[in-house]
Amino acid sequence: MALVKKVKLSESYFGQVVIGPPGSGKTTYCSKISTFYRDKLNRQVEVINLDPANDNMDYKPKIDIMNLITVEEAMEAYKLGPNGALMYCMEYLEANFDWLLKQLSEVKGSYLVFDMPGQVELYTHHNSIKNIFSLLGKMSYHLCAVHLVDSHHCSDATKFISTLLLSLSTMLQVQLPHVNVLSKADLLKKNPSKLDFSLDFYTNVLDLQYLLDVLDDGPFTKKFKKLNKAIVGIIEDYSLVAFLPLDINSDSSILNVKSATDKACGYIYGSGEERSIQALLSCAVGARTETERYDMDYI
Ligand SMILES: Nc1nc2c(ncn2[C@@H]2O[C@H](COP(=O)(O)OP(=O)(O)O)[C@@H](O)[C@H]2O)c(=O)[nH]1
Ligand SMILES: [Mg+2]
Repeated sequence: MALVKKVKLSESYFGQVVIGPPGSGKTTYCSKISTFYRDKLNRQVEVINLDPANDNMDYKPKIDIMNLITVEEAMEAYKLGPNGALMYCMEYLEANFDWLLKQLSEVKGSYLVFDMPGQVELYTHHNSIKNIFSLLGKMSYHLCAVHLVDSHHCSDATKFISTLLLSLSTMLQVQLPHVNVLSKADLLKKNPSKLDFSLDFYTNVLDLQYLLDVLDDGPFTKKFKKLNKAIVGIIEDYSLVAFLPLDINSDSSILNVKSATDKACGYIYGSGEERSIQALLSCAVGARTETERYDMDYI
């Protein structure tokens, strides 16, 4: 932990931690936004792969957990299954926090995009990821979580309720400023007949009673409906979950999510340069200016 003490508290770093279930589009998102930020916003960006089983990276990670440990190595060494091995890898990363910190010290000035593993229990029960980012937070890393969930869950009321519960418990566990995203929104646009309600209903998460109304009322599903009612009650009581739709192939869609993530982590345009307290206070204005400039040039 000697390195921890050496990091100057006056420096600030920004970025996002991309989480969500397997297949929700995290790696694709990291790849696309890093290219978009770099090429169209002139933002210095580095992607950091913290998924020890990432086999489809089409970006070049600046830091790669697979140089420290892979799921396969953990499975072989400790005779674990893939889930257990993944947990082990995250605990190993936590125990080797200095390794991460040393690598991060080499990408100072860049906006950081962390590509994370998909196992849901890492964000709902397990503490390693929470601990790692909480420690980074204390060291002036201003990070927000971007939680991607596949929009196909909107096509079924019970799936959507479980997605809401997952999003809520992830928000409460991870404890970072949080942006929930419905990924693959292009598929919703292409198949509007698959939805019981308009897209706004799923993104705003307001009156969830309507979801209960479309559930089956038969004698066999009575208890199931009661369970869903209780879950909906919890989600409404917290009133924390809402979503932004994202089509990864649409620039305006990426820009919309970018504005939300910049606000969530307090990012200021010109991240690589010095940051004063005054600039931090005007971060919202800075983020908007960048968006407006982009709007004029490209849309
Ligand atoms: N239609 C559509 N497919 C997407 C989108 N984003 C990701 N995908 C696809 O979803 C699949 C899983 O994506 P991946 O990034 O590997 O997910 P991860 O496991 O969360 O990292 C891939 O086949 C992607 O091409 C999107 O916005 N729209
Ligand atoms: Mg991935």
